[in-house]
Amino acid sequence: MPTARRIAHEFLERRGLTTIFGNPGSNELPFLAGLPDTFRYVLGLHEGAVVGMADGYAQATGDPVLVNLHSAAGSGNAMGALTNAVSARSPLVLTAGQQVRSAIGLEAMLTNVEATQLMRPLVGWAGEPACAADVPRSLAQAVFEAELQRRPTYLSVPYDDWAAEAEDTSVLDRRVRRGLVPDDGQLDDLVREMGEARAPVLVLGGDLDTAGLLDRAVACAEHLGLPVWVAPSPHRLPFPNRHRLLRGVLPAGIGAVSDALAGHDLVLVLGAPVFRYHQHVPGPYLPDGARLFQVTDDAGAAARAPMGEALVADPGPVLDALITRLPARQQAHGDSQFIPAPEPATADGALHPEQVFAALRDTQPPHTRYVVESTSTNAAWWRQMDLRHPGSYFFPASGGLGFGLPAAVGMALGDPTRPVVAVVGDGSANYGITALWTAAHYQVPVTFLILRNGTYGALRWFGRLLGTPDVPGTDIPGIDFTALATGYGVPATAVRELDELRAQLKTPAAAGPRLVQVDTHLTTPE
Ligand code: TZD
Ligand code: CA
Repeated sequence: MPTARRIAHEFLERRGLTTIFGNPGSNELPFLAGLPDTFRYVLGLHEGAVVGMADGYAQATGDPVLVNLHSAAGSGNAMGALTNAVSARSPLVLTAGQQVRSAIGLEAMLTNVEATQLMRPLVGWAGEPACAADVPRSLAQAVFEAELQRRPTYLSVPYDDWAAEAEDTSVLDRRVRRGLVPDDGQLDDLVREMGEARAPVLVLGGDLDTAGLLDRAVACAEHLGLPVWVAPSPHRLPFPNRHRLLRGVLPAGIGAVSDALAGHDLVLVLGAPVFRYHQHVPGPYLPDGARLFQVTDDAGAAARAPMGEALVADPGPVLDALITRLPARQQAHGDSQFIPAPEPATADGALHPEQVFAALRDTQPPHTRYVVESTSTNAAWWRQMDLRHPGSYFFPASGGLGFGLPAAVGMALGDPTRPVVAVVGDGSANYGITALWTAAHYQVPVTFLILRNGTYGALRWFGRLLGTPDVPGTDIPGIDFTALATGYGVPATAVRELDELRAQLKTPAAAGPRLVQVDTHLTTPE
């Protein structure tokens, strides 16, 4: 009879889970032994970076990704990065090695005590097979749960299980699919409400981009001539940011959302939680006279919303129904759909982030993927960038830093056909810094652009907002990212002048990674 290990390897291979992001320890070695040549093991030097890379890979490919962590210690290190993967709804299949079965109760070194509880409540499912014979089925369940729930899962496997013989079982080749198409009555209701509304508005969330619906969202908005907002705190961009129908990204405060939506009587939210607020700005949830409908395939997001009606369904058929069942509205604007960016702001002493972003916009190919983790530069980013293609923008989905550098590496590995630029603050970069080694080691072609303003800029802004301006621990002067990058094997340059920056960014991407550090002027996120 085959071993559990061989069945697992063959199952993973058949399902295309052949890239493994991991950092190994003793408990994991028996699983990794004898991996077929078709597998690619991507070594990360810290588990936060391992999960960030896997998250980027999953977001680039849309498919479940295998992650291998070392017992409780490695899993704990992974947990911060996992919060982002949960909010981005990335189907990561986390596996961790457990001590041998007979030593778990003894709490021998590197036992994962109560392993199934450790990653709760972040994972959608966690398990440890009840016996070695159940390892293959448990692994299949971890993969299916991640796909069905669009949420990370966690499987702990005692390491003596892998050599145990297990019955080869056809249960592993089941097809497990989901289909959340709204019924005709539900579609009719929505279409009628939208048709009868006096001043409807679309609010679109990052899940639309994940589902490949950006172009259909544009088609729908243009067909109906509807104004569009991006839902607060977007982790992906569901609509081209310079499109003339786009009003912007909704502010992430309760009262501020309501102010921004004033005048509308119907708010149709597609592919977003309602809403992912950040700064607490009390106020009414909606402006006077407005009703809200949310369409999301995330049942949790529908259940926890504080207002409005919700339909748990894929937003795609809703977009289609709005296009096919409602008449096209006369377009007021005959000119181009895209509004040019304004002249970038300037500053004394250092480059203004708007100048940096204008340089990116002018020098990088239009289908570039940007992984952004620069928190005080949000407003400057949206003022200058011109992102029109699906899958162009990625931000840490739960706000946990340490996503930027690793996710960019994972994204470039997951989709080598598109250039990847990581735009990361000098604070954020440190949480995932070891991803530079992985980029260098596997020669992953990413441009890391580090914006160095010497401070946790967003926290300074937050400090003023909360009336707590005088807090310690917000400045980080003098970190030399060119030295760090060189130490990890990534060629790096520091620039201060705009011409230098543009020249650097224009040089065609090399086979491997590069880092550009640029000193920037402090701005505020809004
Ligand atoms: N730790 C983690 C893991 N996630 C966080 N979000 C924070 C701390 C708190 N934090 C923010 O929310 S923004 C920020 C911190 C420390 C500053 C990031 O600094 P930066 O960007 O240099 O990357 P800016 O543009 O200077 O704000
Ligand atoms: Ca900073």
